[in-house]
Amino acid sequence: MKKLYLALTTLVVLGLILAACAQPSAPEPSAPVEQPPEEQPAEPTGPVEPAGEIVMYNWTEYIDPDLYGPFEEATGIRVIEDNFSSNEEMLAKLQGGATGYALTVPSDYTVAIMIEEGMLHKLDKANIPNLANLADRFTNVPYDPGNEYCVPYMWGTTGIGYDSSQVDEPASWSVIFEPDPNSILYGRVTMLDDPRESFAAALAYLGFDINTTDETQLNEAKEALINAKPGLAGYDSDTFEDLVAAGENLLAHGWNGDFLVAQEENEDVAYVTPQEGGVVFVDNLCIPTSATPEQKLAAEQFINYLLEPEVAAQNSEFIYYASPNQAAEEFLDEEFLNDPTVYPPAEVLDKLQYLEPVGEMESLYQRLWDEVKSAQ
Ligand code: N2P
Repeated sequence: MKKLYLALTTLVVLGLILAACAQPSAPEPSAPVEQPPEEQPAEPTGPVEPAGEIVMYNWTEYIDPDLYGPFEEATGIRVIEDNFSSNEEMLAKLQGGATGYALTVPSDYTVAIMIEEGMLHKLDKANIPNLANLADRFTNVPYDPGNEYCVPYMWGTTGIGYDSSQVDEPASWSVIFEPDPNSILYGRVTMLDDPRESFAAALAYLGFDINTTDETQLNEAKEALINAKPGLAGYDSDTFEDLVAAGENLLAHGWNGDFLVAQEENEDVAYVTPQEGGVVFVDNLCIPTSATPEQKLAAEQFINYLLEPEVAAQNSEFIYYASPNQAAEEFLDEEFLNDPTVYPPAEVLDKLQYLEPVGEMESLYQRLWDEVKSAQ
């Protein structure tokens, strides 16, 4: 790592020296000199103006679309959305050189990866005064101490959602990893299309650390995932909750907020954290380095807007995820604040863990996941 930073610093310093050499040296103030005719178009001067349109690269159904209009009316900035289904999909796209995104929404461990790879702009906090609205415990998160790069957006958990009119509360991940051809569940279950999440479920089921880098354990988890496949309708990170609400599937590995939104459509949808544990996550608003200064400024203004207490509350209640925004609390319904699926009690939180970056083992996770996906 140090070597990489050193190499990067050297490059930056070299760049600065080269840039300085390229500048015509300033004329001595004492001797009047004739100005040379302008050959180069002048560099833009003065303060940066925010871009008139920005693209937010977000998880599916992870913002209240009604929030765009008032922001555009107030600032003239139009926000449009493009969606991803996993951190790894988003990361691969940006690493592949995709540009045009002013904002993206990585989870905790992916923020750490993106900072290390130099993929994120530092925030200009002067443009985000509403940062002060964050609850204290979200202002010094381990993957981004001091919110230098990102602003916590929502937090949630990963567990199992199910149709409680047809299925008993599943206590264990075994309901997925021990498929029974005689059960009504068989073929009506989905798992997240997400390497770290699906491995975390398998590792938790086997009693291993969800961030393991032990190859033997990872291979065992791969076998467990392959063993589960005959009982699955498929891998799905975008519509898993709707398929349970519609009665097409009976059970799904997925994120709490999505199931809670589906509950509005079908009150039999329920959610549980299996006894072996699961994932807790914080998703964050971050600006990719490919964003231009104009896009970055517009993105910072949008982040600041999303941090307004009433806006944050409206957004949380719409997507049903817990807000890291302390000031939003007084605008949240009692019912929302008292929902143990949104704000898990201590005994549930104790069973949950954050995913962490696994360094060079990232590629092993990916390879094993590809093997799971392609297994018959
Ligand atoms: C929303 C996805 C939740 C984000 N559909 C999981 N990190």
